[in-house]
Amino acid sequence: MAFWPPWVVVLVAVVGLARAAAAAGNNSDANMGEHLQLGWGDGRAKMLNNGQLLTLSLDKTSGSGFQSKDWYLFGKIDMQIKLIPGDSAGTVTTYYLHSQTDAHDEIDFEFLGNVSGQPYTLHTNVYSQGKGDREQQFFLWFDPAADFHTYTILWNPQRIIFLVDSTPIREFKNSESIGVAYPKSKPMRMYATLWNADDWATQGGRVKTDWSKAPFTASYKNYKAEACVWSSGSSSCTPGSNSSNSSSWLNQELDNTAQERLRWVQKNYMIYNYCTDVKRFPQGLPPECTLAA
Ligand SMILES: *[C@@H]1O[C@H](CO)[C@@H](O)[C@H](O)[C@H]1NC(C)=O
Ligand SMILES: *[C@@H]1O[C@H](CO)[C@@H](O)[C@H](O)[C@H]1NC(C)=O
Ligand SMILES: *[C@@H]1O[C@H](CO)[C@@H](O)[C@H](O)[C@H]1NC(C)=O
Ligand SMILES: CC(=O)N[C@H]1CO[C@H](CO)[C@@H](O)[C@@H]1O
Repeated sequence: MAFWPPWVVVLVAVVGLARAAAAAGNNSDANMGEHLQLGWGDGRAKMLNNGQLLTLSLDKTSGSGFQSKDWYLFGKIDMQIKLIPGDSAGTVTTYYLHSQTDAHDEIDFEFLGNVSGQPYTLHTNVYSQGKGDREQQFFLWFDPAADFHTYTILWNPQRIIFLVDSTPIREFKNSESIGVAYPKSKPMRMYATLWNADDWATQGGRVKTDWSKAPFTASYKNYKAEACVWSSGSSSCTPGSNSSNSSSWLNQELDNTAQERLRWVQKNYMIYNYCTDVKRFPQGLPPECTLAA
């Protein structure tokens, strides 16, 4: 944590204690095996402690992944993740939704590793009808490898909100009214993966993975999906998704306090925003950027 000023370290410690106390009562999935299944990686993805913990590992031969059993059409999906500690240069740890179709939809959290003592980059993106190029990147206000933190994808018909420990870091609004496709008709599945991308991930690809540190391991727990589950052509939603109830995730929007927190993150921790990259879009910024307040 060498790069954080001391007051941040103290703040992180205090918040950590408060969270440990709060974790006494929780409504997460104790047994993730009910909702998740191991994907690829030839034994490198592991479900441990009766489904209370999932680990992914990466070595020179292969990475690994797991996925949800269900397909969702809208949802509020929470996962607690503890990233690879120490030297994670060249690694990418992900947690995302993907439709697995042509002209696919996708909502991404990707954590780009770094050398020891240097911060992870949290990379986010949204694809609709196969079109992405909507990256926003952040540093975090804590060390994401020191402990578990909750990463949430809230996806409803009006907006997609990315949250970290309940703090919104990004909002992608439905901008169909100005001709921007929005993910709303293709069910998506949750995937989590760990793989190597040292050709681009860390400091633009200049820093390579140090394989003498392998295997690299990331941990996941307390998966929770409040969602509309898609099955043979129709979807059924978890209780609490009553669309005429303003406290439902299906209607959720950012209230004033949440918008203030979003601005705080964007002002202090955002390191890349496609909506301000005028060099990249000489023909003009993408239309949804004009709606981003
Ligand atoms: C790694 O650390 C360097 C130096 O602090 C920083 O510029 C970079 O954005 C960090 N993240 C990645 C993924 O390279
Ligand atoms: C609205 O939704 C919330 C959260 O899902 C639930 O706790 C509450 O009982 C609902 N209220 C009504 C009036 O349906
Ligand atoms: C949905 O919520 C509204 C108000 O919050 C309530 O009046 C209505 O009965 C609820 N509908 C269902 C199906 O729960
Ligand atoms: C982090 C935490 O406290 N998790 C608990 C959530 O509740 C389940 C079921 O009661 C426990 O098994 C977990 O340990």
